[in-house]
Parts: sequence; structure tokens; C-alpha cells
Amino acid sequence: MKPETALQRGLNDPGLENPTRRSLLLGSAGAMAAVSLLGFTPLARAEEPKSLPDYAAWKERNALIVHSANTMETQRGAIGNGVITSSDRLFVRNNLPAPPASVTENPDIWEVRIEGVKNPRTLTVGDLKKMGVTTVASVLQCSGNGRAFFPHGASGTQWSVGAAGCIMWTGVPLKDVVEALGGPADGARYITSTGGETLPDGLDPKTIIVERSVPTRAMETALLAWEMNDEPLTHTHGGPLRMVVPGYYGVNNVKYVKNIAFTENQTDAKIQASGYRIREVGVKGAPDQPSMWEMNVKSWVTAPLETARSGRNMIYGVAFGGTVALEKVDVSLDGGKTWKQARFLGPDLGPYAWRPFVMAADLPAGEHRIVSRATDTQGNSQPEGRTENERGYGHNGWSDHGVTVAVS
Ligand SMILES: Nc1nc2c(c(=O)[nH]1)N[C@H]1C(S)=C(S)[C@@H](COP(=O)(O)O)O[C@H]1N2
Ligand SMILES: [Mo]
Repeated sequence: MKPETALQRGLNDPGLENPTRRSLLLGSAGAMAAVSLLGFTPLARAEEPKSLPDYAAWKERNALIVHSANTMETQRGAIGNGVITSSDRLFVRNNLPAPPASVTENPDIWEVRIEGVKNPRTLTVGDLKKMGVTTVASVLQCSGNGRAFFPHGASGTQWSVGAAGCIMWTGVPLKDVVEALGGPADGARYITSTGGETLPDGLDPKTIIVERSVPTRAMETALLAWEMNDEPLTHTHGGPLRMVVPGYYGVNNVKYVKNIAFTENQTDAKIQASGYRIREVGVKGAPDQPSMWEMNVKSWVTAPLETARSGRNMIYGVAFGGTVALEKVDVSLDGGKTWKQARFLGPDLGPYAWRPFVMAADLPAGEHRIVSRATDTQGNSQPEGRTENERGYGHNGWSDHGVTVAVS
């Protein structure tokens, strides 16, 4: 794993090879200037215990690994066995400083512009609340979850397994809104959502704006959410309004959404054009490479983690199939030589939710490599290894995601 300074982590970008990145390479003076330009508070020193940034101060500190002021992941041991991730343990990932908490004081007045439909309009959250409502459980996962396992030192936050959670979203189906506005304009192929952060001056907006396009097939399931886990959406997680695309990687779930456009082409914003593109190690991002849209099938063990007592143990974990429902999860106690099917734990909250699983195992004293492998209903299974790629995206290999437990 490539060592990364706290400063780099603070600025880690998702594939936005923006000017700040270059400044970093120029040395710390340039980097400091870039940091203050973007309004980030660089964390003092890597060795110091990092505290939560103000906009996430309500989170449960002990459940999180604070990588930087804009990247926090859930500890593997804090994921638990529930179907829903509690909000105060959910990971946080911001590319830009979050808008102030005041944006959520009166959420109903937040405006979103809908374009590329027969009757374009600006609607408030209050208007949306009268147009329809649905609740969907879906996994929110960063494209780079599992990046820490790539041996080439993929740049970006060194997420292990905790840049993911399963969330209950409540909002209006995008389809209802679009139908009320006469349907998509002819020739629309993408849904392009724009984040409402205030962009820092002096940088080309295209290089920093969070604006993502997803294929129009996502309209069937997407929603504009104002609630997360039955509470008003916090500004930490995109309140007052967030685009939620169930089964799609985190970045497509645009927070503080202020514009939604049905477009013929994908946005040329850097985060879309060259960011979040799967390509071989050493290759630059480009629009012709696959974009991080639908998530792949994945699972990992959440307990036990490092040590256990010999005898009967319950092996716990979570598994999900992205946009496809899960079929089963197999668990191996010998690093993948032999497998046994685990049992799902708790209610099935639909194809986009994750399913906690459990398997009882008699563990003798010694060291055990415990791994899990999920299969979806279309027969896709997690591979054993990695798909090596420049930014360390989409890792679902079962081997790296296992745990080595010392049983005594
Ligand atoms: N407006 C906006 N939306 C955003 C981002 C952002 O920085 N700004 N980050 C994206 C990324 S990369 C991820 S992984 C998720 C993280 O969501 P969370 O912070 O609610 O956990 O939000 C996505 N949506
Ligand atoms: Mo992300």
C-alpha cells in the first residue's frame, strides 16, 4: 500500500485530476494554497487522533475511521448484523466542502430545476412532497470501497470495507416527477444530476463540480430523497434533497441536488468524463472507458475479526447484489478450499438492500482465514481475485475481503 500523507488524504479526489492534484506534486506550499482555496481544513498530523469535522460532528466517532475531513468510513467491527446502517455510523465522502447546515433548516424551500423534459420546471421540495412518495432500502457504496487492497497503491482514500451502508431512503419516484412534466424530451439517453455545493472561485467549474450522468434506464428506480432512515436528510448526507439511484455506486447519488436534466450526452464534467472510469493501471481516465454505474455482487465478513474463542462461533457478514437480488452467500473457514452456505439474517428489504448473513461454525484453536462469496440471482459470483485497475474501483474479489482470525 502506498503511504499517503494526511494532506493528500484530505484532498483525495475520485479521479478528478484537477489542479489541486498537480499542486500537491509541486510541494507542500502549493498544496497548502490549494487546500485553503478549496476550503478544506487539513488535518494537523497523521499520528494525531483525528476528530470529526463540524459537519459530521453528530456521528459516532468510535464507529468510524476518520481518513480526512471529507472521508470517514465505518469500522468493519461497527457494521453490525442489522439490515439498516444507523445514520451515525454511515460513511461520509465529500468531494467539495458540504453546504452549511442552514440549508436543511427549512428543507421544503430547496429548489431543484428539472430540464430535458417536455415541460421544464423548477420545483421545491415542498412541491415534490405532493407529487408522490416511496421508500426504498438500498446500499450506498463508494466506487473505491476496497481500494486499500490494491497492491499498486491506487490513489484516493484507502477505503477498506466500510465505505458502504444500507439505507432507507424516502422521497418521490423520479418517474412520477418526470411524468408530471410531460416525460423526457425526445432523444434523452442520460439523467444528469448536479450537486448544489458552492464552487470555490478561481478553478474551472467543470473540473470540480459534482455532476453525474446515469443511463435513462435508471429512471425506473431512481428517487429524489428527502429522508434517510426515517429522518429528514442531514446536510452531511445531501439534504435537503438527494438523487438516489438504487444499486448504483455512491457517486451517482448526488447530494444537495439542484438540477436534473434529461440529456442526449453525458456531462463533460471531469467527475464523469475522466473520473470514475475503469481502466488499466497507468492509464488516464477517458469517456470511452466503463463508468462506475451499476454495482457488482459483493460480501464481507463482519465478525469475528481478529480473535475468537475455540468452539462454536457465529460468523457474520453482509452481502448485496447491486441492482440484482442475491441468491446465496457461501462461507469458507479455510481460505476458500471448502465452502458452506450461510443463512440470511433478518428481513429481505428488496433487491437493492444488503442482506446480513450468519453461519454457525465450530472453530478449533489456531489461525483461520474466513472468507465469504456471494452469488446473485443471475448467477454472478464474486471472483477470487482483483480486477487490477488504476483507481482501485469496484473491487469485489472474495480473497482480499476475508479475515484472519486467531482462535484460542
Ligand atoms: N453533491 C455531492 N454529491 C455526492 C458527493 C459529493 O461530494 N457532492 N460525493 C459522492 C460520492 S463519491 C459518494 S461515495 C457518496 C457518499 O455519500 P455519503 O457522504 O452520504 O456517504 O456521495 C456522492 N454524492
Ligand atoms: Mo465515492
